[in-house]
Amino acid sequence: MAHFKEVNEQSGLHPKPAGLVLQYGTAGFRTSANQLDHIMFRMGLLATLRSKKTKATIGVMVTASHNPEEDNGVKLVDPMGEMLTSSWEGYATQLANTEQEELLTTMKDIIEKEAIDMSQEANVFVGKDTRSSSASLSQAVLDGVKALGGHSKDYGLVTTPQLHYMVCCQNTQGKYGEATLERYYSKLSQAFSLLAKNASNRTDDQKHLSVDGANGIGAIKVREMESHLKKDLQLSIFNDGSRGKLNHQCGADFVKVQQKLPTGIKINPGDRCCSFDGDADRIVYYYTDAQGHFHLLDGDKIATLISTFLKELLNEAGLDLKIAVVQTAYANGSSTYYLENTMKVIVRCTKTGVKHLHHAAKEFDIGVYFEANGHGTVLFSEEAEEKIQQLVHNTNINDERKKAALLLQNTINIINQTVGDAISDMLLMEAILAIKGMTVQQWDTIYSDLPNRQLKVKVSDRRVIETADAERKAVTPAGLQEAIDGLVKKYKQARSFVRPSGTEDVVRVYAEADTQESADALAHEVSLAVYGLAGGVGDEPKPLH
Ligand code: 16G
Ligand code: MG
Repeated sequence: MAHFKEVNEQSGLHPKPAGLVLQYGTAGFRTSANQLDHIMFRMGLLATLRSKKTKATIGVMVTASHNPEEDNGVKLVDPMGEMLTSSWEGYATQLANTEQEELLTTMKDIIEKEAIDMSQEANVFVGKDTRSSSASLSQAVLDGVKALGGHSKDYGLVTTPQLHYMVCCQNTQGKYGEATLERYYSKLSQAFSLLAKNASNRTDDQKHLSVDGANGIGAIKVREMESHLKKDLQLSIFNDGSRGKLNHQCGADFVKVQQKLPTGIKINPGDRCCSFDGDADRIVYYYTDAQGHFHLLDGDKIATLISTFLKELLNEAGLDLKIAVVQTAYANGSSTYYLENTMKVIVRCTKTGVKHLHHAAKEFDIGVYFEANGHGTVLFSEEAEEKIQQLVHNTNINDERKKAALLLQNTINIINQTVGDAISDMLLMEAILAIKGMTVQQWDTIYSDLPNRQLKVKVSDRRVIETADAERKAVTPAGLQEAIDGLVKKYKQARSFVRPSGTEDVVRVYAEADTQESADALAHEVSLAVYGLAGGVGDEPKPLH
C-alpha cells in the first residue's frame, strides 16, 4: 500500500541500534541524543498515523527539557494541544523498539488495530529546542512524516508550550488564536497590558523582573516577546544562551532542587526573579532577603496566588463557578492546608506528570493545576468562558462586576490552556502581583512552606514499587508502607512517600516535617527502608548530616 516502500527505504537511513530498548515515559522519549535518530524518524511516522486517525494536526516537539545539553527527547502533541493520549503511548514504545526488519509489520499492526484510513491527509507541526542535536533530530522527524506521505510544517526553534499552542490554534480553526508566533506574542502581550492597566501607580521597580532563561529556548523567546510588552514590563534576561551551557547550574529545575540562585544572575536583595526550564514549560520565582537568604516561590505558591486571584474575581463578578486546585503528592503540605482551610477551594491530588493533572483539572469550571516543580496552567471550561463572556457584554451590571468580568476575560487570554507555559505563567503572575500591588515578599508570606527533602535511591528494579492513592501509598513491596508509616509517626507535621521515577532509573523519596533536620532525617530513614525492602543496589544511603 501507499508509501510503505518509501518508509522501508527511508528507515534504512535512520537505523535502529540493534537491541536498544527505550520507553515512552512520563513526557515522551528522553535519553542521550546519539541514541535517538531512529526514534525521531519513527515518531514522524507515528505522528502521521495519529494525524490520519484524528483527522487533525499533530505536534512533535524535539526537546529534553531540563536534562543536560547532551540529551534529547521527543514529545507528541494531540489535537487540542494536549499531550499524546496514553492509549497511544504503547504504540510509540512498540514502534521505537521494533527491529528494522519488523518496522513495517509493527506499523501495519497499529494501522489495523486503530482502523486508520491511510488515504486520509496528515498534517504534523514540528518544533525544536536549542540543543545542538535538535536540528538533525527534528529533520529525522520531518523525514518520517514525508516518508509516510504526510504534510509537515517546521516551526523551527520554539518553546514546547508554543508548539502546543500552534497545534490547538490550527485544530480549532483559529478560535483559540492564530497559529503563528507573532500572534501568540500579540495575544499574550495585549492581555497583559489590559490587565496591567488595572494596577495603579506601578513604580519602575515594581515593573522590573529578572529572568533566568536556563541558556535555552525560553531566553530567546522571551526576548522576542519583550518588544511587544513595551514599557509594561521591564525584563533583565540572564543565562540567555550567549555564553553558558543549557540547564547547567541554572534553570527552574536547578533552582527548585538546589534551593539556591542560578549562576549567572546578578540581583539585589528583594528583587523579583524567575527561572524557566530548558524548554520553557516550567517556571519558579525567588528572591534573596537582606541577610542573603534564598526564598523560593514554587508551583504551589504560584497556584495559590492564581487561585486566590481568580476566586476573588469570581466573587466580585457574582459568578458561581466551581474552582479547584490540582496538585501532586509533592505539593507542600502547607499549601494544601492553606488552600483547603483558609481559601476553602477544592484540592485534588493526582499522580506526577502533566497529563494527569491536566485531565483532573478539566473536571471543574476552572481548574488551576501546578506541580511543585513549576509546571502548570489554568483550564477554563467552555461553559465558564461563555458565562464570563456574557457578563462582559451584559449592560445591566454595576461597574464592579463589569470590571471583574473584564479582568477574568483578559486572564483567560493571557493563559496558555494547552499546557504549562513559562512565558504565559510569568505574564499572569506579573499581572496579578501588579493588580494586587503585592511584592514578592508579601506573596511569599501567604503561607510558610514546611521544610522538605527529596532523595533518590538506586534499586535493581524500581518497578517493584507500586503505588496507590495518587502515589501517596506504596502497595508493594510488602512492609514498605508500614515502615514509612512507623517512621513518619516519629516526627511532627510529617509526611513521606516514595515512587519510582518516570524519567530516571531511581526511586524517589519525599519527606516533609516541622524542621529541616527532621525532614532530612525522615527522608534518610525512608531511603534506608526503600534500600532494604525494595532491592537497593550500591552503597547504603548515608545520612545527610
Ligand atoms: C516529567 C513531567 C513532569 C514531572 C516529571 C517527574 C511532563 C511534561 N513532564 O518531566 O511533569 O514532574 O516528569 O519526573 O509531564 P520523575 O518521574 O522522574 O520524578
Ligand atoms: Mg520542561
